[in-house]
Amino acid sequence: MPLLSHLSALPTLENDLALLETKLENSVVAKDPYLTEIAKHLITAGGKRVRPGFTIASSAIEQQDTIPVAVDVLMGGVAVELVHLGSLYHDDVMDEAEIRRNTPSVNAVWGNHTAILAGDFLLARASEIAASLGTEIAGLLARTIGELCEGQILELQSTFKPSRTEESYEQSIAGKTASLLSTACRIGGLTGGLERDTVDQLTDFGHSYGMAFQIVDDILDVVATEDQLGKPTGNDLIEGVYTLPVLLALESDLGSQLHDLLGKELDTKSRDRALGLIRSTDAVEKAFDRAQYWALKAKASLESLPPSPATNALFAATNHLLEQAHN
Ligand code: GRG
Repeated sequence: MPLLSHLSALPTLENDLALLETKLENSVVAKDPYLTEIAKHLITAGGKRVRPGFTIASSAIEQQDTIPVAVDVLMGGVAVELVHLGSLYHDDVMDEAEIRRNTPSVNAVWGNHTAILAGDFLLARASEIAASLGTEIAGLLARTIGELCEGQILELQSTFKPSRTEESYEQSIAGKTASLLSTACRIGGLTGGLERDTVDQLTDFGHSYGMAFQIVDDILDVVATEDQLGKPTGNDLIEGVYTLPVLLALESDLGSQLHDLLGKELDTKSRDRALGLIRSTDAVEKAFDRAQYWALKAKASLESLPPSPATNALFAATNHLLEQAHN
């Protein structure tokens, strides 16, 4: 899905993202063309650029006229996307994923060792760019990388555990997903030279949006088709990651039947049975209510910001997220 369907209310975004794309590709050029090729692999494979899109939109929320954003804003967006990319390289190694962005994953093409080092290289380039934007942004991005790791470690601790709690789930997605969306918006506010209060509101917006974003992603894993997802439906179940719809289904009348299937590796038949059980409860609807709760919180954070094309775009992006889960 193209990013513009998220932030289409911002007329300058397409041009700003085109400029960002060149800077993103240039940012991963290494001495060795072999490393450059590996570091560029997922950049050229696509991706929605949600995080840099949010950096750009956040920086522009006080502008009524359509002017391109400053270079520092674009570089902030590049740093954020590089952290996202680095986390995808590492995540695909951990999951032994074969496909990412509808293309063979880095680990599938070059192996785990190279994928981990190339991911480290992306994080290094992100850190270098963040340092060039000042100590506050450098510290913020470093803290965010730590939060991604904390969220992911928490998730690992509860794999194949049907006893995983909703609190633990929320803590994990706050780290692995919401922290970077929040930081994307904060960096937009900081590089856009906005007042502290405004920067804090954008940070809160990004956090709440990120929580809704991950819950929607987790709902889609249970309800969307393989074609829509670009990976097998119920992939999280197969990996033993029991997300919100699964945890809510475990609390339902069919919970004990579902419980009997979980806690171990699933063959295709058991996965389909587990998916069938989850879908026949109200767990997806309840998970959607939770996504809606976070989306409302996200929009509440935008309410006191000045109305502008960028603020409208952030509102529209939040509404669009919920539509995705409801269709
Ligand atoms: C090395 C920074 C670092 C982290 C290590 C592996 C790990 C810890 C964290 C993984 C975090 C992770 C992959 C979270 C999932 C976030 C998510 C919903 C990704 C999909 O984002 P989209 O939909 O993807 O924006 P595109 O491809 O469009 O960019």
